[in-house]
Amino acid sequence: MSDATKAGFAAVIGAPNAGKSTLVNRLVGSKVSIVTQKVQTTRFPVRGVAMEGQSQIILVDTPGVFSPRRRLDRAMVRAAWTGAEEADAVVHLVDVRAELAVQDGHATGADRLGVEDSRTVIEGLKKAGLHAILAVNKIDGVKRERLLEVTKTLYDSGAYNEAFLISAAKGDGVDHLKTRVAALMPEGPWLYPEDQTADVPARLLASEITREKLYLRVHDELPYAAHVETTAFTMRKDGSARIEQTIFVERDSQKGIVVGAGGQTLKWIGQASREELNEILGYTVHLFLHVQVHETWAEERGAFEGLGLDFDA
Ligand SMILES: Nc1nc2c(ncn2[C@@H]2O[C@H](COP(=O)(O)OP(=O)(O)OP(=O)(O)O)[C@@H](O)[C@H]2O)c(=O)[nH]1
Ligand SMILES: [Mg+2]
Repeated sequence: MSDATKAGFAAVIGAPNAGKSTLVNRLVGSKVSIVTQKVQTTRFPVRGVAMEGQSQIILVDTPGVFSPRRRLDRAMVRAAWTGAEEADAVVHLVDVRAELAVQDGHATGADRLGVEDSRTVIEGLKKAGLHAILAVNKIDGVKRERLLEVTKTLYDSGAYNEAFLISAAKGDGVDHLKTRVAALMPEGPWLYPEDQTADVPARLLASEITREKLYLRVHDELPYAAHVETTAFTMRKDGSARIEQTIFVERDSQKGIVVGAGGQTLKWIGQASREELNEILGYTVHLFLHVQVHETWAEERGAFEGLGLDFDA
């Protein structure tokens, strides 16, 4: 056992909705990446920093890997693979419930797509010559023999050199996985201060938290059409912050949905976002939200560059 410090990158990849952001938050021990019940929540690689003994693990939460259609989709999938290729360890997270739902014939469309996307990841890993850690997620409430059966089938694909059974939401198995990932980090000085947990600029984090609340509130009516930008973030003398944000949507009807009757929906989103930002940032936030229709926001270079995504992917 040496005392040398270690530091490196661990990418978490997988189909949309596999629980990647939940796992990264759990490993880091605080919220660095937003989580919703919708697929394609994470749009750009989010870095969280976890410590395990003398090892620093920089977790890269990636957008889900799926068959891209739009420009934003292509940039998200490319970013996910870049994260994996550049990492010292790759964790492929698979949603066991989707696998079982397909086997048992009661899968939703999202389950079927998730299973297909997991196979795309396996093929991609093999093609890139990467050996990943298989992490079978959402084991809470699933029978052990069924878990083992799914794990064995996936493992036999040859894309992995080890497997873990975890519940990112409940925490089961996550410590074992963390110890293993820490051991894979190369020797070297820490890349972030020991007490830092996230590497996301405050402005971007603020946009993400509002996007999460937006999705939580209007997820059925607003598929992927929204984008949140922080337009002003100023600290006041009393230590509080004034944050202004614009929620961009593609159509007038969507604006109506986000604002809601008598402005109720927007008010709820603003309040939920502000409360969480107060907690995460550790100071009082005054949040001002605007909604704007911008049909082509998803075709503008600026919206991509703000997220560190490649517009031309
Ligand atoms: N039951 C159960 N649900 C989980 C678990 N982990 C994540 N979830 C749920 O799965 C959903 C998706 O979680 P996310 O962490 O946003 O998934 P993701 O892989 O980051 O999704 P994208 O960013 O869209 O690719 C959320 O509703 C989570 O609460 C788990 O261990 N058990
Ligand atoms: Mg995510």
